[in-house]
Amino acid sequence: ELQYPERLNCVADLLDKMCATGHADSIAIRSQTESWTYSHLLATVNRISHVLLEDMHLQPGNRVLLRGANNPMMAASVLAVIKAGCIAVPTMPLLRAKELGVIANKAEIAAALCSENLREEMELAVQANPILTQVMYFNHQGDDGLEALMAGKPAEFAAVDTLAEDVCLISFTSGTTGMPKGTMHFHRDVLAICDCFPRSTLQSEKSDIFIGTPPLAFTFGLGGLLLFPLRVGATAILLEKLTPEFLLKAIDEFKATVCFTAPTFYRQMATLAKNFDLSSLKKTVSAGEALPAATREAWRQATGLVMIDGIGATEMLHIFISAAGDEARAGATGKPIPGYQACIFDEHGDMAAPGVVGRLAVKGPTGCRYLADDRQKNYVHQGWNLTGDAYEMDADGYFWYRARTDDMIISAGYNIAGPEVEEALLKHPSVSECAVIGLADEERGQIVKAFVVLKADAQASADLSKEIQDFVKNSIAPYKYPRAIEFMTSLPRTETGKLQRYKLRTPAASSS
Ligand code: 3UK
Repeated sequence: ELQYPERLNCVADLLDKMCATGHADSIAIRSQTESWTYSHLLATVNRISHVLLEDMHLQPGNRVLLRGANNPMMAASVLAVIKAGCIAVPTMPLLRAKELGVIANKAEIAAALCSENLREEMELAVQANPILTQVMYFNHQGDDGLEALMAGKPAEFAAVDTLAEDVCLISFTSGTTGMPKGTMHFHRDVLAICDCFPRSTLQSEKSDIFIGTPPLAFTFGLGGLLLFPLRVGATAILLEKLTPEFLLKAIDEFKATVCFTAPTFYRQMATLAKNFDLSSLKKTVSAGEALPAATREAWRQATGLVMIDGIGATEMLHIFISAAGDEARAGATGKPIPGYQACIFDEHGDMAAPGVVGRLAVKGPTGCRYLADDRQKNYVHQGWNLTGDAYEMDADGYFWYRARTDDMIISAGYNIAGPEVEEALLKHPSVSECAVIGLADEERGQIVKAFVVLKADAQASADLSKEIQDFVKNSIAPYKYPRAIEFMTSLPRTETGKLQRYKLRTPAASSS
């Protein structure tokens, strides 16, 4: 059982405590150009906290919008906001002024810390949204930016004395459905995720070097690339440039031991892996989307590593079902990580027996608290969080992903899980990426339609389409094969790497 004191500022635990217990001179964060020790990170965070309270006149409890790619100043800014007793609202770098306005108004945000390279869109958001009254720019050379103000501040700052159950973070969901929702998290939630998955599944230690792609604005990245390494005195590598090739190069160069990214990234990395020395890697974590068997296998062949799949959610803050090493079962996401419980609800809301597909329900130290959103009651039932995923539990307590509840396809009376068809498609040698949806059909209710991105050496044609259909028919139950195939040059994805199947369901998407 996790126990935290009633009064708690999570940043004091993550940073001040590490510096005081022998980690001051260890490297906390590295980027392509910088290398910060724990004591340098602490001093930077402290100076930013001073600016927030003394120059920006923020009060504990105020919400602060944060904008930046993964870099040391972005990380320090998030920590400083929390240390000053304020609430961090990190946002995806690619958001436009319109989306920033929605977030600022919904979360009642007046102040922002923004990286200089995102200034243009930030200024548009400020012009259009009077609620945003103060923006401070960092990674900025001029004498009116954050760094200039920090120069006059002391390196010490005592964390604002918050409650373990004060909100310190509002994270917006990445919006696979196109309607981002704010989720609130407490100081104790931040420590709880650090004390669950990294301990039980990753067994991380201070010699670990964490690397990966998820933005710090996505809780997958905030946890994996900042909070988890800090909790054990390890090193976080923050990268701004994100391509599979670049990540491979960075793993090689920084001798990373733990990697976090999404399945599609691993799939692309597997094809290029032979050009790099990846021998430093010990744990590779895939999350954000279901991990196809073909990707798990390609990664194992390329690196010798057994992938650690894990399902997490913004509502739950981080990963709650996973398995590593000998515990992993190919195809299953895993078991609830220690501290969490999970079960399957049937259509009547009762606990389903093993082997029955139903709605995944989870419970643990973290859970959903939507910010001003009436969907709270849809997500939480009697303490159980319903993530919107169709899952099945086997007799040994392993959880097997089937689909997002909305992505189950019903065709001529058959229940078909889109991801299962995607898995089968991905095994075809010409298929690079794919997405499967249910297309309305008069006769069958829905038919299975596949959007396929071909590998560079393959040529779209009616023959290939037929060949792919036959291939699927021969590998899974024939009624599941895609009756329609459309070739695409790319698939719509969120900034977090998730397929936006809802965009493919609307005809406009087909023209791209
Ligand atoms: C899906 C998965 C199958 C699933 C996230 C790790 O993805 C994260 O949060 P989001 O709020 O989305 C949550 C939804 O994504 N999903 C995530 N991981 C898996 N489906 N297998 C997986 N391994 O539908 C879930 O409900 O964007 C992931 C850590 C923190 C996160 N926020």
